[in-house]
Amino acid sequence: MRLSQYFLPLLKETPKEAQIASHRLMLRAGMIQQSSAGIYSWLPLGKKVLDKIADIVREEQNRAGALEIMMPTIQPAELWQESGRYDDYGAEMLRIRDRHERDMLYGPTNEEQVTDIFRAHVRSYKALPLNLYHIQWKFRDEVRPRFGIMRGREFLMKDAYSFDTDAQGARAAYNRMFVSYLKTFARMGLTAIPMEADTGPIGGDMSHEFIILAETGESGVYFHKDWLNADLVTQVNYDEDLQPVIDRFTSLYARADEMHDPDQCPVPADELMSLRGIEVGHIFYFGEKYSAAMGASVAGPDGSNKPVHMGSYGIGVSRLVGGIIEASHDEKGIIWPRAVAPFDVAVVNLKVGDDTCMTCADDLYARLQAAGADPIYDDRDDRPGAKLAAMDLIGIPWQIIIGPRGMDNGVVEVKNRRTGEAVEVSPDSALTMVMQDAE
Ligand code: 5CA
Repeated sequence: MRLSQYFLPLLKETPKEAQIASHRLMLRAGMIQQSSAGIYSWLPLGKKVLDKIADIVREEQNRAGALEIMMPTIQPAELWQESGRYDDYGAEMLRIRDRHERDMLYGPTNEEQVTDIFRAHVRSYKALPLNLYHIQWKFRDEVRPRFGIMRGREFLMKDAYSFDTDAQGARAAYNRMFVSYLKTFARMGLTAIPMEADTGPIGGDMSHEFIILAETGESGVYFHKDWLNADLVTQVNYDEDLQPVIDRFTSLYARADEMHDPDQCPVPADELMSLRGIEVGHIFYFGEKYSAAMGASVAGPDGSNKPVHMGSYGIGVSRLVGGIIEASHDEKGIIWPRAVAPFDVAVVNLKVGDDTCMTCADDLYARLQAAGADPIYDDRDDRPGAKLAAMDLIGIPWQIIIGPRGMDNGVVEVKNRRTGEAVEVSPDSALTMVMQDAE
């Protein structure tokens, strides 16, 4: 992408309304624009990161055996009256009346909708296990939307729903999602800590929140320090019995501040950590809560009908954009982990009028594209300092900087955004360095 043809409305001033780094940086980097409280437009750079995150989530859901569907944002009130949640959900639910005076709502979550799909089609245990998910916009009329897209009113969520014949099957489905969440967050360069949690308005008797660590996080968490230094999941595959794996993880202990009891804590004091974090995922097992109320039953091998056991599994896809920034930034701007970076590499031509610089930059840009990278090319005529600051702000993992002084010696500068290390090398070596990191 040539920057001269892109839409990247960077802000020079630090926006006053933004209290935390990710919100400030997303506004300054031209990723989002507020429409009304807790509701945002996603501009090209922001949309690209959002899609990359959604793609990783989608791939890992598919690997874990979940099937993608798409349910509507607007749901009929009847479904929620059937489950009994229409009144319970309260003021957080945006209620809408259509032209025929029918009560509708903008979905805050989809347990009822998916149960309705299930009961219309599935009659036998033979169709199970089944796990259906979608990636869709939700609306919750939060009392205090804040921190930009982190606590929005409209937000993008991946929500999966599992259906099993019994509690044991449901536990296996829960375990698969548990493991897939750890894999998903690890791919984004995040350490996610699964913490025993309250079930809240979703209901049920087993639940874990997945917390990524950040000072500005809204959740306090106590946990065993091994969560920080171990690559705990990449080796786990779905064919093995996951229960021992889950038991090993959960023995590492993680509790919310409110649920931590120092007298009961199994972790020795010198191995216990207490930090703040952001909830990026939440999984629930709630058994027959919705299936019994809404008549979602299947016939078992003996012919008798029983309500299915369900769980639901959420990931805050839009919240993750902010969460990753909270976990990975410095005073100059965002530092994207490669897997979610909007572009792999920035080609920065410091002197646009200079023929040698121009030829070298054009050539590198073309070769990076041909090699399968996704470069952003700053071909604008601007001050070198402003150009470099812009690339630092938007957090591209590598910068290849081309200037007249280097060109006299046949070299360009390759800078790593995370480490700040810069080396002068030939254009060929620059290409190799950047492409090797992609592998
Ligand atoms: N139906 C269940 C799981 S599918 C559910 O709705 N769970 S939830 O309420 O915990 O939400 C799932 C995830 O959505 C949360 O872990 C969080 O990452 C994200 N989320 C929830 N509320 C907001 C919000 N107001 N703004 C941004 N993300 C949110």
